[in-house]
Amino acid sequence: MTATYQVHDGVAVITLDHPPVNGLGHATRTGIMNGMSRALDDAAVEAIVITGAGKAFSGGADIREFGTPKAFQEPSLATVIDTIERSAKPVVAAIHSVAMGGGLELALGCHYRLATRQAKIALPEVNLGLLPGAGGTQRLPRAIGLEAALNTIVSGKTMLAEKFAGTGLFNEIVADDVVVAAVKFARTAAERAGPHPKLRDIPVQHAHAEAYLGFARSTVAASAGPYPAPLACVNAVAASLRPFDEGIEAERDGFMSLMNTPESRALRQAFLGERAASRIPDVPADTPTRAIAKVAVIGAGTMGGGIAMNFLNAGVPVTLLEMKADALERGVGAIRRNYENTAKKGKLTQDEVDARIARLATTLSYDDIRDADLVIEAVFEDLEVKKSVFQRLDEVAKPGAILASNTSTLDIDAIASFTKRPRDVIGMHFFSPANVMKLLEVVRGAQTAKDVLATVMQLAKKIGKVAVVSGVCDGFIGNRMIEQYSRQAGFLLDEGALPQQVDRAIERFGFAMGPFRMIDMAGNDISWAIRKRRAVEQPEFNYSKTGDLLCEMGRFGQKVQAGWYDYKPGDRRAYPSAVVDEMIVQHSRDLGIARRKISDEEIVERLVFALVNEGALILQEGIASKASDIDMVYLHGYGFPKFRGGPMQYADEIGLYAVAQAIRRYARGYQGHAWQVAPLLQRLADAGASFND
Ligand code: T1G
Repeated sequence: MTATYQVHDGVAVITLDHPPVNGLGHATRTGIMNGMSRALDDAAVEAIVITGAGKAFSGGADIREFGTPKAFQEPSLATVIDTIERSAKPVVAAIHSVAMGGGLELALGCHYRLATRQAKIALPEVNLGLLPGAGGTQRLPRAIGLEAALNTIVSGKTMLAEKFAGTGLFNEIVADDVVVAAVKFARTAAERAGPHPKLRDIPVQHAHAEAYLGFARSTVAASAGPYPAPLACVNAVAASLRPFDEGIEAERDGFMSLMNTPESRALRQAFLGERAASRIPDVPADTPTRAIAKVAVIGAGTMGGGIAMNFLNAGVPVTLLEMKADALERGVGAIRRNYENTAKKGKLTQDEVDARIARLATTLSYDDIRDADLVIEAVFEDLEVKKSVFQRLDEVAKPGAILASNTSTLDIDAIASFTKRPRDVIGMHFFSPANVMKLLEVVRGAQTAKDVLATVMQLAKKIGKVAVVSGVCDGFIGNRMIEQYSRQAGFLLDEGALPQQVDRAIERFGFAMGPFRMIDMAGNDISWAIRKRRAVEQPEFNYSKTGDLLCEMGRFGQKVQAGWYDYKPGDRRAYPSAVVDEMIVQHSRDLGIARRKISDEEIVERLVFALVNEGALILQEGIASKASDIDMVYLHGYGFPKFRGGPMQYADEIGLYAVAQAIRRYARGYQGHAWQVAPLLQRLADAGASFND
């Protein structure tokens, strides 16, 4: 059982004890029920306190159980809460820390609730594509009123218990040991005559309920996008105006229908995937890590400055090294402007800006970074330049310093070979803008030490990144997959599509930005250079020539106000370009291809399945250790729509058999050699299995 039971002078204390967050899985629910039975059967017990051990009262239902028979196996959470509420003996919730989702709903079933001032409470189910399914939509309005409850449930936001002092949610907000206070409170409650208060008995009232709910529905519907949960939350809370048992039924119906939506499965997968990414199969969770008190960043360009800001924001001092004074000055100026802009938006106080800047040191000399615990180079993407940097670092960096490269495509093993300490070398691939994008690809070299890996993964969490471990290959995980995606985008132009149609189709699918708008922003000359390099290294890896023709026209993208689209000064919108369309149509003629009408569905399939198939190869080669890591890369680094969960999760929803069939169909078409079903994908499809099993 994962709940303990003790009696202190007539008060039974049931303590949830299921690390890490006392998730209300079947074992914990059973443990609570056993405690309740013992307390109700023991005449010497006059009152009951329920509390949590460790860092949470309870983080809610066990998300890992969803989709398995255990999720609703009796005793269900509803049964547990019902048993508590019907108890003739007073039941007091003692909340010392996090009480979220089903954890807060458990407390709402108690007759009384005490919490510490800083306890964090929330009904965050909407963030998982769900609604509170254990009475929260019915009891919370009875505790704090319809509007406050609706705002709490639709926003899913976390608040401090003290915000609800004096409401029906808490009987007391305490400053110290809440269990001691709860035991004392329970003893007093036991002396009271008559039944103990039940939230279910309190009617919900609102002077203008229909008008308010109508407004709430229209407001929520306008901002919910592809997610059904927010509106379902409003409807469930609205049912609290009806008799309790009717409202609970409405809540349950809403909850069960959401549980089976692909959007909820995607969001639950994303929640668990983000946390699973930090688990590396062959690196034990208790691997000792190196202390990182000082960081050095080499290169004060856009990436170097952004990288430095991550550490300044996290309270870690940074020494920024450049070769030339003017470049260093420009870099520091950009950092300062960034902070000042953030302060102007009210997201930082001036003191916070000053404190961050104060942590930044600058230098033109390697001698000044001898004491750095971690050095991250963000210099020009050229192996010779990296070689000179790492050879110099090898001379000056102290023993045990971690040497990281921000390279986005170069071979970490080659970079490590420039030093006499390859075990200390690792890749930390930030995504631009580095101080904003959550994704960090941590590239593990063949010799990277496990404690170096564990240290960087721990540090990534400290600077607020979702870190995903990648093996060494061209483009690691994200860029390697985007190459196939971009390839298909170009082939679609040869066959009959135009850039604006491709972008519109994939943006309707949910991508933040289509491939052509994206490369116009990044710079067509960058992809041109990659194609040229690959033409030498892998001639069979061909692309549509339209990208080269575009660059030969000098249309490098937004930075020159001409790319796949036309741009106007001061206007970031992309305007279809007649010149480019004509070039594309002419190119089809030159190829002897009769352009055809291509459906949006084909566009989406070819772009997304190109990601999926390359992702399957990355998995089978061991470059990524799990499919959810690949999904995290795409959700946090490439604007893949979160409600679809990532390319691998989306493929699971479609069914791998159908994905393999579609790929086989495209393999019979134009440039079909680009399509070979990845063996892992075929194997899973044949077995009726999924990537994220
Ligand atoms: N179920 C399963 N595992 C959970 C979990 C949960 N509810 N919450 C956290 N974990 C795991 C997490 O995967 C990680 O595992 C470890 O705990 C630490 O998490 C019926 C249906 C509670 C604020 O949405 O917001 O109740 O990777 O790194 O930063 O109405 O976890 O280490 O093995 O996030 O200290 C509603 C989700 C569920 C809360 C702690 N509850 N959790 O933050 O730790 S649905 C939630 C959180 C529900 C009912 C409905 C946070 C936290 P591992 P962590 P943290």
